[in-house]
Amino acid sequence: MKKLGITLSSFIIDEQRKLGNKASGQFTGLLNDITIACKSIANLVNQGDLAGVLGATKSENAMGDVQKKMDLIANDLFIDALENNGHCAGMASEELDEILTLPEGKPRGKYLVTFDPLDGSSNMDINMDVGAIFSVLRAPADKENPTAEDFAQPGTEQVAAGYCLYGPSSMMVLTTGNGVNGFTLCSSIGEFILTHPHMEIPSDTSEYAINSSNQRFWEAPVQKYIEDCNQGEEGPLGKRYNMRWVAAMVGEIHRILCRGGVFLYPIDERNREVGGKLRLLYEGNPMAMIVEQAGGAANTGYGRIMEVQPNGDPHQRVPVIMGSKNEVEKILSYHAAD
Ligand code: AFP
Repeated sequence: MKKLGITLSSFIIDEQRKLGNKASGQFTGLLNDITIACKSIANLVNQGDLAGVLGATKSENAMGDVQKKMDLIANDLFIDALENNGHCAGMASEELDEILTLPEGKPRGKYLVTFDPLDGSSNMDINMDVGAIFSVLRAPADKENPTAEDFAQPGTEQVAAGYCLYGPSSMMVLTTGNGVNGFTLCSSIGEFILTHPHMEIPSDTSEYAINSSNQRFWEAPVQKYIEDCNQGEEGPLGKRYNMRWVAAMVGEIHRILCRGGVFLYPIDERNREVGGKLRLLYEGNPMAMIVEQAGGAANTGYGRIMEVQPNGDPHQRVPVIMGSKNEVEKILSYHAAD
């Protein structure tokens, strides 16, 4: 008989056991809450138009992006899973203008959660990869309700980070600061099963991901690096590069975890003042933790992403260069030479 394997629930309980009596079980409960939200979203994403979840709404989020129906549904599912069980004290989401504290009477937990409930949602209507990204921080012990300042913790303070990719199969990829493990959702039993233990990013690569339609706006070091990649064997990098663009960071980072590569969303002329395009608290930091835990590197071009001091805006933006360690270092040498 084929063995069931290690489920995400039993993996998380085992991690808790390793902490002995230091663990109260809240963290285990919190990860289970997030898992339930992701399973519910996976179910709807898989059904697509049959579940009536395609298309846009008339509303915009704090960044001015038109919200897709599924953005709002996924956001509600995360909130619902996190606000009822006493593991979470507050949330910050791409789809909420301000941080969210718990309604009166709900039990407060020890953790703050930031999330992008449906990353790459413009892929929803064309049946391509989308995902959820989340980061777990400690809540202040001395307050009933956290404030935006309590979320302003650098990425190095994250307790856990993960993403759920809704692709041909749904996968949860998780780090609690002790390596990275990937779990595939078995739809017949409704459980994530450990299929990708100890994920490691190859240090070298010849594959990059960047939205080339922004090329004329990029800063000079990125322009030069991509120009050199595109010269192939004849250029200064001496090898032929391949390019990919999923338009969902979850898809890009998953590919990089599986076979290496670099993903860039650099500062460009249009977003210099706001600091970039991607968001620090629920895109840059959690993905940086996962990438570093898998042996890769994650930098802004000017320093480690996880060392950026947040400014208190839950939607703060950050430039992103992450993936295979040696290639990220190569890109940083272009910055250093600029
Ligand atoms: P959406 O969630 O609004 O689709 O944005 C996705 C994203 O934040 C990130 O996941 C992608 O890498 C990036 O934006 C894609 O941006 P463009 O293709 O528009 O440059």
